[in-house]
Amino acid sequence: MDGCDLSTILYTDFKFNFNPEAINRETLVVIIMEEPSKMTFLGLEEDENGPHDIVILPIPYEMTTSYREGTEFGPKACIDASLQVELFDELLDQDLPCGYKIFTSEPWNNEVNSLAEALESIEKFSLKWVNGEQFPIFLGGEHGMLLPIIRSLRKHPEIEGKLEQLTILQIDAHADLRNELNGEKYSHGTVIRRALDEGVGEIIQVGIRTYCSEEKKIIDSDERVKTWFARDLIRMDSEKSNWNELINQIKNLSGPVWLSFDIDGLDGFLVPATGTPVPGGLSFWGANEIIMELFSASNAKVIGADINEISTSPNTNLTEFSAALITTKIVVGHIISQKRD
Ligand SMILES: [Mn+2]
Repeated sequence: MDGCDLSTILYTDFKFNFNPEAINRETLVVIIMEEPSKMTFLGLEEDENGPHDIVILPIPYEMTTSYREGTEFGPKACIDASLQVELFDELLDQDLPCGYKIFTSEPWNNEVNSLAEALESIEKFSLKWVNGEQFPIFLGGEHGMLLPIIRSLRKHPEIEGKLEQLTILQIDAHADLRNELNGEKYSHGTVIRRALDEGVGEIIQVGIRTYCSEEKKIIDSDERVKTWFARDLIRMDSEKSNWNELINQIKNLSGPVWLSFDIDGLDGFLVPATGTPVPGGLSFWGANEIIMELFSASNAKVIGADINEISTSPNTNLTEFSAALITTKIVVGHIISQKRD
C-alpha cells in the first residue's frame, strides 16, 4: 500500500482528529517513529542517490499574493495530482521515466521571518540544483520566487556570471513589469521588472492580457522585452493570428533559456484556483506546442523551468492537474532534447 500504510493513516488521523486520550502508547510510538512515505512526482520510484537527470523542487512560497491565497499549498497539490497523469507519452512513444532518473526534492523550508529572508533562502536552496548537472523544475509558490532563482543562475556553467546571455521565456496572463505592487518591490507582480534589473538579456512574454500603462511603456520602449499579447495570438479569424511568428521566434532562440510558466497564462477555465485566473489565455495544446518547440530549438539550451502560482480549491482539482500536466510536458521536452544531443 504505497503512500497509504498504517503510519500514514495514523499520522493523518493524528493531524486532523487529535485526541490524546484516544491514543495509546503503541500508537504514539508509531506516529513518532514513522512519517508517511514521501510523495514523488508521477508516483515514480526514485533513487535518492544522484546523479539525477531531472529534479522536481517544491517551493511553497507565498508572501505577497494580492487577490487570493493558497499558492503555499500549490507544489504539494501538483505532486499529488501528478499521480493521476498517465506515464505513457505520445511523443516519446513509451512510459516515463524511460530510463531517466527523476528525483523529487524535499520542499524548500518556508519558515522564514521576512520577505528578504525568504528570497535569500530560496536563492540558497536553488544554488544546489542549478549547477548544470541536472535539469531543475521548480514548483511554486508565487511568481516572486523567480527572482532568487535567477540570482542563483549567475553560478550556472552556461551563464558564468553573465545574466545578459540569458533569455527568459515567460508564459503569463500578466506582464509582471510594474516597479511596485501595493508598495512592494519584490512581488509576484514585479518579478520580470526585477529580472531586468538583475541584467537578464531577453524576455519573451507569451499570453499577456493584463497590464497597466506603466508596463505598456516598458513593453514599447525596452528592447530586451518582446511581448506576444493573447489577443493577437488567439483570434477568431485564425489567419490573422501571429501564432506562427511566435513559433518562429522560439525556433530561432539561441543560448541559455529559462522557462518561467505562470499557470495563469493558461485560459482561466483551466486554472480556476490560481490567484488571479484570467479569461482569454492559452489553450493546453497551445502551451504544449510552445514547450515542445522550445526544447526542439537547435541553438537554444533550456537550463531549467519553474511552474508557478499553482493553487488549490476545495471545489475542483483542475488547477493542480493542469499544472501537473504542464510539468510532465516539460519533463518530456527535456528528455527529447537529451535524446537529440
Ligand atoms: Mn506572473
